Amino acid sequence: MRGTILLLCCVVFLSVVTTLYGSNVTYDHRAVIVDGKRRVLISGSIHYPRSTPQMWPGLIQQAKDGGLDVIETYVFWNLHEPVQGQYDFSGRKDIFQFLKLVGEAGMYAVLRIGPYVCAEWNYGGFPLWLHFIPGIQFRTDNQPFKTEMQRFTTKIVDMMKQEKLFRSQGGPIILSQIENEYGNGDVGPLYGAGAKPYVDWAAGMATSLDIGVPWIMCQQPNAPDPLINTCNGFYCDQFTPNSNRKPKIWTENWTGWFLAFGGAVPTRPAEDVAFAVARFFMLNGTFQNYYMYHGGTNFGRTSGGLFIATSYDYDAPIDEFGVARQPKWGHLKDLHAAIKLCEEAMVATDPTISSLGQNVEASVYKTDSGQCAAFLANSDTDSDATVIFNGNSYNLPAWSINAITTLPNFTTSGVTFSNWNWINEPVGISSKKTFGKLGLLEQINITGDRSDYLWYSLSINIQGNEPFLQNGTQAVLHVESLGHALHAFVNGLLQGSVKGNIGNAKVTLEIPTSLNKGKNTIDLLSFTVGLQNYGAFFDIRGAGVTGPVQLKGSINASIVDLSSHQWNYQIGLSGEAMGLSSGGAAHWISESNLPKNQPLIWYKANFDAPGGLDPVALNVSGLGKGEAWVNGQSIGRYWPSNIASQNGCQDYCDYRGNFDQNRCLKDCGKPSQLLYHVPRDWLKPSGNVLVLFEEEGGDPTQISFATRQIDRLCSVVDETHPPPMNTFASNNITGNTTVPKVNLGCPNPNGVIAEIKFAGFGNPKGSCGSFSRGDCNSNQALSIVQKACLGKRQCSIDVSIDTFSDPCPKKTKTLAVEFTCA
Ligand SMILES: *[C@@H]1O[C@H](CO)[C@@H](O)[C@H](O)[C@H]1NC(C)=O
Ligand SMILES: *[C@@H]1O[C@H](CO)[C@@H](O)[C@H](O)[C@H]1NC(C)=O
Ligand SMILES: *[C@@H]1O[C@H](CO)[C@@H](O)[C@H](O)[C@H]1NC(C)=O
Ligand SMILES: *[C@@H]1O[C@H](CO)[C@@H](O)[C@H](O)[C@H]1NC(C)=O
Ligand SMILES: *[C@@H]1O[C@H](CO)[C@@H](O)[C@H](O)[C@H]1NC(C)=O
Ligand SMILES: *[C@@H]1O[C@H](CO)[C@@H](O)[C@H](O)[C@H]1NC(C)=O
Ligand SMILES: *[C@@H]1O[C@H](CO)[C@@H](O)[C@H](O)[C@H]1NC(C)=O
Ligand SMILES: *[C@@H]1O[C@H](CO)[C@@H](O)[C@H](O)[C@H]1NC(C)=O
Ligand SMILES: *[C@@H]1O[C@H](CO)[C@@H](O)[C@H](O)[C@H]1NC(C)=O
Ligand SMILES: CC(=O)N[C@H]1CO[C@H](CO)[C@@H](O)[C@@H]1O
Repeated sequence: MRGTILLLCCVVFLSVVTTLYGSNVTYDHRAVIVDGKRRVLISGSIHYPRSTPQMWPGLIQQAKDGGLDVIETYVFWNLHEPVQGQYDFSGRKDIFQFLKLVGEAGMYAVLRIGPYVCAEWNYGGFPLWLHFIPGIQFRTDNQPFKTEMQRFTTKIVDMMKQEKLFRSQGGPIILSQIENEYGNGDVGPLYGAGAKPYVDWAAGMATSLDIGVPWIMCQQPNAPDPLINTCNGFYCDQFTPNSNRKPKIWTENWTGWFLAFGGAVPTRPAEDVAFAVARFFMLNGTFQNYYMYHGGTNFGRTSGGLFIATSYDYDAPIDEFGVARQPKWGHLKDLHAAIKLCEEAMVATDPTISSLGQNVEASVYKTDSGQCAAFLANSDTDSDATVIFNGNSYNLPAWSINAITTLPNFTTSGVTFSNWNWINEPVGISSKKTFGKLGLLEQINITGDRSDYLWYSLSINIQGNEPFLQNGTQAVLHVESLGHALHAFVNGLLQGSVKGNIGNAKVTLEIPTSLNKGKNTIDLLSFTVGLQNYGAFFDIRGAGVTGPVQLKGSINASIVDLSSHQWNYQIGLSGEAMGLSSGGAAHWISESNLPKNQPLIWYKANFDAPGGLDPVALNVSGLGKGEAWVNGQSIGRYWPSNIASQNGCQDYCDYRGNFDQNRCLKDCGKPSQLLYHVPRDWLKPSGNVLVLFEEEGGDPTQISFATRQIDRLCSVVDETHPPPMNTFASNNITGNTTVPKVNLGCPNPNGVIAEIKFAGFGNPKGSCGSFSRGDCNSNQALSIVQKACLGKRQCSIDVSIDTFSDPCPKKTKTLAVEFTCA
C-alpha cells in the first residue's frame, strides 16, 4: 500500500514577516520569493462566481483554517464583458472584493487571467461576441484575437493595479497566469505554425504589463523566460520546470473531478490526494494548488464543456454548500501543518533521495545548520512496508485517517409550496421576431448563445400518395444534429427526444410519426447544455440541427430530404422574451388545473424559506429537464431525468495505484444531480418565488426543499499509532515525543463545539453515531474533552495516559469522540 510519512528533526520557528508596503515577488530554483523570503506555499482554488459574496468570507476563513496560504482563481471574461466594451463587476462578479477579502484574511492570491480559462465554464470563458469579429481565430497568431486578448488582459491588470492588489503594491496577488493548458497535446500543437509565435507573444504581452509579480503558464513546457511553466494533473511529482532557475509549481492537483449530466458522481479519496501532495513536496515541490478547494455551483447558464452539471462540487475539501468535507478537509489540514513545520529546510536546499527498498524512498532536506525534514514514501500499490530510518522503525501502510468524520445529511424540509401557477410555452414559432431561410443553420451562429434554445420549424403539405407513406400515414422522421440535444414535435405533439453526452454531443433522432393529409408542422427544439470549453478549435465546433432532416419509409428510395426546404427560426423561448423567470408580469394561470407530465410548461409557486441557517437545496425529484429560478436568480439547469449508467461504481474505492477520474464513482443508475443549491442569501423569510421551465414534462408538486445538516461529527485516535502514522504531526526523532493528538473542529465557519455526545478513552465500541463504552474506560474522558473543547471553534488534546490517566494498564487505548456544532 502506498503511504508517506513526514518526519522532522528539528522544529523551526518561523518569524512572521509583515510588510506594510509591497515588494516585488520573484523566484528562484527552489521557491517563489515573497517579501524577500522563499516560501513553501499551499494554495486552493475558489472561483468567486461559483458562490455568493455572502459566502466568501466563510469560505476564505475555512481555507485559512485548513492550512492554506493562497487562494487561486480564474478571471471569467464572459462574466465581466458580456457585451463588448460593457463591463460588469457587481455582486458575484466582484472579483476585487473577493481578492480584498483574501488579503484581509492574511492570505495570498494567484490570479489566473487566461483569458482562456477552460474551467468547465461556458465557452472556456470567452464572450460569444468574440466569435463574430471578422477574421478572428482564437488562441493562435491572429491579430484580431490578440488585440482583444491584450485589451481585456490590460483592463484587468490596470484595475487590479488601481485597487493595489498586486503584492508589489502591498496587495495579495503573488502570481498571475496568462493562457491556460495550451501546451497540452490536443491543443497548442494542432494550431501548427501559429502556436509558437502566439505563446511567445502572450508571454511578452504579459511581461510588458509590469506587475511586479511573476507570470506563470500552466502545462506549457516551452513557456519563455521569465514565465514559469507549471503542472496540472492528478500527480505532479515527476514534473520538472523548463529551467533550473524556476521553482516546481503545481497549479492544478485535482482533488476530485467534475460531474456531468448523464454521468455518475466522481470522488477522489483523501488518502490519494494527500499521497500525491506529500510526494510532490518530497520531490522538490514548493507550491501546490488544490483544484478545487471549494468547487461550488454553476449558477445560471455558466457551465461549459458539454453537459457539465450545475453542481461543481468536485469532491473538494469544502463541499458545494460551503461545509468542510470530512475527513478530506481535516486530513489535508494535518498534512499542511506538518509540511509547514519543514518550510525552512525545504526552501533552503534540494532534497536527497535515497532508496530504502523496493518502491520505498526517503527524501531528506538538510541545511548547513542541521535542520532537516524527511519524507518516507511507499509507492507500492500492493504491499505494506516496514522501513528502518535513522535507527527507528516505521510501518508504511495506507494512510490511516485521524480526522473528523461527518455524516452529512440532507433532511427534507417541511416547506410547502403554495399558489401554483403555470403558462404554456407554445410549440414552434410564436414570437414576431422570427425569420425564414432556405436550409438548416448552425445554432450558435444564430443564437449567439443568448438562449439555450433554437426552434427549427417547417410546414409541409402531404398529398397522401408520397412514396414514404407506405403504411397509411406513418413515416419515420430522421434528424441529425451537431447537438447537444433536441425535442421533436409533429403537429404540436412531442414525438421524441434525443440527447448527447459529455463524450459526444452529436445526436440522431429516428422516430415513427403520423402525418395528416394536408398541412403538417415539424418543430424541432434544439438546445445546448453549456458551450464547449476545451480542445483545439473548440469555439467553432457548432451545435444544432445541421441535417439531414428526412422523412423515410421502409425502403430507401422513399426518402424525402427536408434539409434544404424553407425553415423558420425562433431564437429562444417566448417565456424568456416575456421575462417569466422573475415570476412577474404575464398572464399566469392559477392552480386549479395544474398540468402535469406535459412538455413545455412554465410553473410558478410561492414558498417560505426553510427555517434555521443550514444550507438549502431544491430537490427536483419528479421533474424532467429545464431551468429553475428563485426570486429571479437562476439556480441553474436541472435534469433529473438524465440517469447515470448502472456500471462503473464500486462499493469500496481502492485508490492504490495511479488515480483517474473514473476510478471512484458513486450513485450509478441514479439521476446525476437531484439537489440544487439555493444560496441562503437569495431567500427571504417568506414570500419567495420559484419559477421552473419544464421542457420534457414533470410533476412540480413532487419537488421539495432539503437542508444540509451536519448531525454527527466524530474522531477516533489510537494511542499506539505513532503520530506520523495517523496525524502527520512532527515526530521528534531525537526526543521520541510521539504523542498523538485529537483535533476537533466545526465545519461551518461560524460554528462552535456545542455538545460532546460521547467521549471514551479505553476500548470504546461502535462507530460514529453509535459509540458506547467498552470494559476499559477513563471516567474523566468526557469532562476533559468538554473542558478543552466546548464553545470553541477547534481544540486539540493529547491522546495519552498523561491526559486521561490509565484505565487499563498494558492495554492499547483509543479515544473516540462524537460532538455537535452550533
Ligand atoms: C519591481 O518591479 C517593477 C516592475 O518590474 C520595477 O519597475 C521596480 O523597480 C521593482 N521594484 C523593486 C523594489 O525591485
Ligand atoms: C530535484 O532537484 C534535483 C536538483 O536540482 C534534480 O536533480 C532532480 O532531478 C529533481 N527531481 C525532481 C523529481 O524534480
Ligand atoms: C438526519 O437528520 C435527521 C434530523 O436531524 C435525523 O432524524 C436523521 O436520523 C439523520 N439521518 C442520518 C443518516 O444521520
Ligand atoms: C428527494 O425527493 C425524493 C422524492 O420525494 C425523495 O425520495 C428523496 O429522498 C429526496 N432526497 C433528498 C436528499 O432529500
Ligand atoms: C404500420 O403502422 C402500424 C400502426 O399504424 C404499425 O403498428 C405497423 O408496425 C406499421 N408497419 C410497418 C411495416 O411500418
Ligand atoms: C458560423 O458562420 C460563419 C460565417 O457565416 C461560418 O464561417 C462558420 O462556419 C459558421 N460556424 C459554424 C459552426 O457553422
Ligand atoms: C438503405 O441504405 C442503406 C445505406 O445506404 C443500406 O445499408 C441499406 O442496405 C439500404 N436498404 C435497402 C432496403 O435498400
Ligand atoms: C526512542 O525510541 C527508541 C525505540 O523505542 C529507543 O530505543 C530510544 O532510546 C528512544 N530515544 C530516546 C531519546 O528516548
Ligand atoms: C524534541 O526532543 C528534544 C529532546 O527531548 C526536546 O528538547 C525538544 O524540545 C523536542 N522538540 C519538540 C518539538 O517536541
Ligand atoms: C492528467 C495528468 O496530467 N495526469 C498525470 C498525473 O500524473 C501522473 C503521474 O505523474 C501521470 O501519469 C499522469 O499522466
